[in-house]
Amino acid sequence: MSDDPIFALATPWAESPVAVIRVSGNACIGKLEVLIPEIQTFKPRTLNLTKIKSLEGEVLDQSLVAIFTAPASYTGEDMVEIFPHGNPLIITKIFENFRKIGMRDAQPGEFSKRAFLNGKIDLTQAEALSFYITAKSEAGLKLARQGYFGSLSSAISHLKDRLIEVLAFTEAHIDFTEEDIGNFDYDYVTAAVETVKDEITRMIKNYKIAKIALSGLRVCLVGLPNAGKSSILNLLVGKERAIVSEIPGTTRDYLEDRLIIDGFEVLLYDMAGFRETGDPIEKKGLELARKLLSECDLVLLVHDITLPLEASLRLAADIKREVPVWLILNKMDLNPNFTLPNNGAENGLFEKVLYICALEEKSRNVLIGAMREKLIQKQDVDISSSVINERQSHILSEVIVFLDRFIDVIHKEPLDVACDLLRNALWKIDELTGRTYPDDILSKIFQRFCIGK
Ligand SMILES: Nc1nc2c(ncn2[C@@H]2O[C@H](COP(=O)(O)OP(=O)(O)OP(=O)(O)O)[C@@H](O)[C@H]2O)c(=O)[nH]1
Ligand SMILES: [Mg+2]
Repeated sequence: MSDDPIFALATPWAESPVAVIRVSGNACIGKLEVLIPEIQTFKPRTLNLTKIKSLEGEVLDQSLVAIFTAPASYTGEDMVEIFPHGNPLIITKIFENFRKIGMRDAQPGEFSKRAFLNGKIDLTQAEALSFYITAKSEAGLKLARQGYFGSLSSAISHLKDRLIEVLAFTEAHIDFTEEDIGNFDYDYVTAAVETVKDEITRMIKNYKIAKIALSGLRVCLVGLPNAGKSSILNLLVGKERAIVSEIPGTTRDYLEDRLIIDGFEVLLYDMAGFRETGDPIEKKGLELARKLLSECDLVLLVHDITLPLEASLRLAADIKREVPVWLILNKMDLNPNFTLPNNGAENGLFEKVLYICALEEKSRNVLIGAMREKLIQKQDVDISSSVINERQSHILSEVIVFLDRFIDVIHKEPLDVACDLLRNALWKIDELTGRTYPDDILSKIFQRFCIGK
């Protein structure tokens, strides 16, 4: 049953002055009457101070309770919100009694899933909601808020309208004779589809930036053994986080720590130095390092300037090119006059070259200053109505494929072939908002939510 009464704690399981319990489902208000005797007398959407009892009649708590009647609630079903005192023992007791009267614990994301199924929010809003709670920067919060309050949905619906116009216009000409079709306005049709394509491209392009705003900037420290990666991690986080030693191969597992720069979260990963190794543990560490590298947003390639640059350059060439790489020339204290012939940028491998000494506090400012610059650039880009996750980005790139094919065939093939491509594009767009959706996708999306959402 998809509307059976469910319940969950919407606040963390911890001692607090007040907690919030959510209940949703068919006839849940009536069901609760045995535990909250006065509940049927409450006016919807008002707060009522009342007693919560056990089935045996013992008073478990006195708290505020609000009822919402379908469809005017978050899930679109009958709902009850209870604000008990936030002692986990009280909540546990209340929940025991909820189970006894035939209600069950909600699964992660189940409230939002019901809101979606009842047409209260679309999929892009549901997805934005989970970021709204977890966004790691002001920019991310703003983006998630816009998404949740429907700005991506309305941008999408605007694009859809444009494509529907083109489809209607083109369909209207399908049955025309050769002569009439001479009047078919190819320019209008192509230009309209191009505009939609440009807008979608922008939405996808900004995804990379949106991702940083929502999830933080992930930075990998990479280099040969002993280059000073762990020393840099320690310098950045301002504590002895990683073991540093003059023995190459000190770090084998990877370490993660974080710092906040201008409200943006920066996640730092220190990892094993790259080298050929027979040590199975180090090998495993390098495997993990490669995986992290493929997922990060920025690579700091640390080079010990007392050693030849070639080996580090080979490593740089080896790293996936989509990720910007900064060359960090470390141990400058050992040769303060060291410079790269052409500042190292001429080969196009590096976005930036920085000269530092990981043992000196002032190098911290050099590194943080450079990252701050990068983050500020990101903040300036308009990411409103950007897509916010891989699913959305992937769907939109599929839409673009259909639109490209449309532009390609419109002059060459009968109009109904072009119309089919447009219909496919529209169908894909509906997957974004969830108007068309495969069931397995739905459960995947909502499973990522935490319980109570
Ligand atoms: N003189 C000098 N020594 C440094 C500097 N940075 C790091 N070192 C030293 O270099 C050695 C290696 O430093 P680590 O930070 O452990 O190097 P790593 O890249 O993490 O090494 P692995 O974990 O083995 O891959 C240590 O003895 C550090 O004290 C620096 O800027 N100047
Ligand atoms: Mg190390």
